[in-house]
This record gives sequence, structure tokens and C-alpha cells, in this order.
Amino acid sequence: MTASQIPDSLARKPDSLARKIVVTCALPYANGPIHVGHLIEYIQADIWVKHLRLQGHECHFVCADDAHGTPIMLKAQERGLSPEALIAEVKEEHTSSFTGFHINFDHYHSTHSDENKMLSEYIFKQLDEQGFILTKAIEQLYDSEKGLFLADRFVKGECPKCHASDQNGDNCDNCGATYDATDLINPYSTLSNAKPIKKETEQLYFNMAAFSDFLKDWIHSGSLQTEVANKLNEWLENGLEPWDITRQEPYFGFPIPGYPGKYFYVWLDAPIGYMASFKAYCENQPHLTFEDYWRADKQSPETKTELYHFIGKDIINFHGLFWPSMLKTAGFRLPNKLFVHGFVTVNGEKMSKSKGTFIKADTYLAELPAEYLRYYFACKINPRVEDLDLNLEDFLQRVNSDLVGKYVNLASRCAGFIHKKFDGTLASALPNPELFEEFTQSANTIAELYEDHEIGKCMREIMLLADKANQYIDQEAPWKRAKIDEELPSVQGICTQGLNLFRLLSIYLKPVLPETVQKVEAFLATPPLAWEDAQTPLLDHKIEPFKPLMQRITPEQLASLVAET
Ligand code: NOT
Ligand code: ZN
Repeated sequence: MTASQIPDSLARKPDSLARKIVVTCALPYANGPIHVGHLIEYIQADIWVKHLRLQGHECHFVCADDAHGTPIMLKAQERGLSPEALIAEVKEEHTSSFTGFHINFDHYHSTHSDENKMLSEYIFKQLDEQGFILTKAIEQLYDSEKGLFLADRFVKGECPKCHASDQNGDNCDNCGATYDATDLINPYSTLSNAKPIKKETEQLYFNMAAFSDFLKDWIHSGSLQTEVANKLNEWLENGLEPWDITRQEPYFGFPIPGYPGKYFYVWLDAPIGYMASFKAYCENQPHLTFEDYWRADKQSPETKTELYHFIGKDIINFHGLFWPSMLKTAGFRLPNKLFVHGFVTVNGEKMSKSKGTFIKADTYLAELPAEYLRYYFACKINPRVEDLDLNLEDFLQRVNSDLVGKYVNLASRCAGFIHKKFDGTLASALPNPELFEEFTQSANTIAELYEDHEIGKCMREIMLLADKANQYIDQEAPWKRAKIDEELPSVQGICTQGLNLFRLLSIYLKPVLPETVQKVEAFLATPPLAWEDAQTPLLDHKIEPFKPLMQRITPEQLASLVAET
């Protein structure tokens, strides 16, 4: 295999130095489109994966659609489709949105799959055999018109505390009280408006209290951001209730073996979907073994692999409490880290359909290149759990000034002279090797910032270099020298210097701007740029004619972005 044939996910470092890593993103529900709120997660995970690969590590990036649950079942009914047909359609849409944003999963699976069924049944059996499953008969609200038990969000009624009307099934928006749906006064089903009846049903629970000590250790193991550890600890200190993992038929999900009419709750099989996706991926990758990455007993110091989950702050209970407990019981390894992020606001406010700020991935892609949003988000990502604002005016400024004005402009200022005056050939020496050396020496800092998830700081570091490169060209003014015969020879060196600095910026930006950097590689007539290439300049080398790499964002494009939603 030559270097260019090695699949992306495989390591280029020697075995002893290459880390073996699995990265996942939360599985999007298979009942709606991908929007900018999702993209903050998928983009940051993809940037991190591309960074790891550029460092020569073996990194596998998997995801899946989260295909089960009542809302998906109801949506399919509404559309007159089988749930299977609906989830197949949505999977196509999701994968095309991801590809459009250059988010390249090695495998994109579905939780409604054979692998997930097998693994969910296996894990449940382990929990059951080890005595962690409790059964309890409880009364639940039942919609006899629809013929189903009502999840809390499908019941409304009068708050038992403050008597405000139209309150939710589990908490009151008016007084903040929390209660059981069966406590609501005059409850009604939001699906049929019918008055639900109370019906007894036997539920299965995962006995979370048994995991308190284990979870305490895990929370303090350094795998969690401080804010996340504090929040989980607070829940732990309050005592963990048994977790209801059962749903009654009709339900779209996996039947629980041995319990007719009962299904696994979607949140039980959703995280197992990470494993299922990786397992399905391994089937087509002869060099990979599922067990090496997931079995706890395979994680010796010599054979250890790494596992990272990117998730939003709303689902830390599932990933920080239930998931590690399930993994531990079934003999699987724990994640090395959860990367938890905040929510996206648009122009300082919660995304809103009526304001047009609920921007769907495909609406964005119809107007603007994916890399602009990748870069803008990159500028704002840090390792903390903070909400992140997509301010459209700031987005325009940032992209136009940094990417178009500083980065791409550097190449366009230099490339023309090399073509017109020097037959497209770079000089054989750099006039300012110290400046090149300064750029080279930033490689470690930049790699560390990527690694530590300080992507915003990393972008600022790169743009400081871009400023320096542009100042160099301003000072040397090749356009003036080109007009003076005796100065003309110096222009080749100056532009070679400028293009070499541009080449290093491209290497550093490659995790964020994969498509543009591919065009840069074609322009520079080089093989795919590797991190190590930042150590040596490109000299005495023929390049291709320069084609514009990026256009400025116009205010009209922003207007249609919010108008089209
Ligand atoms: N579909 C869920 C959501 O909040 C995410 C599932 C992630 C997978 O969009 N599971 N776990 N745990
Ligand atoms: Zn109330």
C-alpha cells in the first residue's frame, strides 16, 4: 500500500507511537433534520478527529441514527409510513447533511439494527443476571383511544400544587413543582385529547443506587469537565432513583426477551448504538477487532485503546451515570472522556422557527460553503460547557476578514507573480528563513491546542501567524519591485516565502478546512499535506495556476439564510 492508499482512519505513525482511538457523537433522532444546533457537536468532533489523524494516530469515527421511541413511531403513523421506511429516509437525509459539512464518519449506523439488538439483549442479560434489574407494578396513564401508555410529555393537566391549567406531565412551568403524571388533576392525552385512565403495568428498573460508590470514583477519575463532574455529583449526593427502562407496546424498539409486550426504553439501547456502529464497521475492516476496543479485559497498558464521546449538556445523566454503570456491569471499558458542549444560540437568542433562526443544515448549505461555519464554530470552541452564539453579523466579519482577507489573500497576493514572471516555479531559497522557522515552531503549540480542545485559541494563534505573513508581504511590496527591472529577481524569493507561509497555515488549518486545503494541495502540486511537512519549505518546485479559493460572504446571503428557514 502506498501512502496515498492508506485509509484515512489508519495510523501513519509506527505502531508503538500511534494511539488507537474511537470517537463518537450523540446519535441524532431519526425524526427530523440536522440543524445548526446539532452541527456544533459534529463539527467539533470532526475537527478533533481530523487533528488526531493528521498527527498520525489511528482514529475511528462512528455514529448512527437514534431510531427508536414513541415520537418516531407516531411520526411514521402521521406520514402513513412504516417506522422502518421513515428511519431509512431520515438516515439518507442525515448522512447527506453530514457529508455536506465534510463530517466524515467511518461508519454511520442505526440503533434499529441486528448488532444493536444483539448487544442490547446481551447487556440487559448481564444486568439482570447480576441482580441489577428490579421489577415493580405501577399505575400509569393509558390513552384508551390511541391504545398506548402515555409518556409524561404526552399528558397535560392541572398542576396538583398551584392548580395552573395545561401543565406538563412531570413538572409545572408555573410553580416549578415536580410530580408524577398520575397526580395531575383532570389529565388529558395530548395525542387524542381523551381523558387517560390509570392502568397497572409491571415495569423493569435499573437499580442505580447499587452503583453509587462506583460512580463516585468515575466522577472523580478526571474523565469529566469540572462543571459536569459537579452536576453529576449533586445528583449522586441526592441519591439515585431506580431508572425505568421499560416501555409498553405499541412502541418502536426492541422487545425485552422474556417480558411479552414490553420494550427497551429508547435511552437504554441508544448508547449501545455506539458499540453497534463500531461492530458493524469492524465487519468490513479486517484489521480491526471489536473486542480490542470495547472489552475491559483487553485494556492492558500495551494494548489499550481510547474512547471519547461528544455530547450536549442536556444528556449528561445518560452518559455520566447510566452508561458507565451499564458498561461496567457487562464487562466493557469506560470512556476516557466525555466532551460536553453547550447549546447554540443564534443572534443571542434561542433558535426560533418563527424568527427564521432555526437554521437547518441543508438551508445553510444551499447558501454558503460548509467550511465557513466550520471555521466560525472552531473560533468559538473551548473545553468548557458554555453556550455558543452564532451571531450572523460577526460570522460575516470573521469569515471575510480571517479566511478571505488574511488566509486566502496571502496566496493570491503571491501566486500571480510566480506565474507571470517565473514560469510558475518557486525560488530555490527563502529570503527570510527565520520567519519560516518561527512558523514551523508554532506547530507544537497548535497541535497541543487542538488536542486540548482549545480550538478557539488555536484559530487565534493561526490568525496571528497569518497577520505576520501579510505584514511581511506588505513590507516587501512585491508589486512595486516587479516594476523595477533590477528588483525583479527578488520578487521570486518574496513570493516563494509568502507561499511557503501560506502552505504552513494550510497545514495548521487542515482539520477545519479540509476541502480548501485539498484545493491548496492541487494548487501547490503536492501530495496531501502532512503535519511533518511544516518542517521543510517547498523550494524549486513548479506550482499550478492559482484559482480563487474562497469568496466573501454577502449580507444578501445571510438574509436568505434566515428567510428560507
Ligand atoms: N438521540 C439522543 C439525543 O438527545 C442522543 C442519543 C445519544 C446516544 O438527540 N446515547 N446515549 N446515551
Ligand atoms: Zn404548579
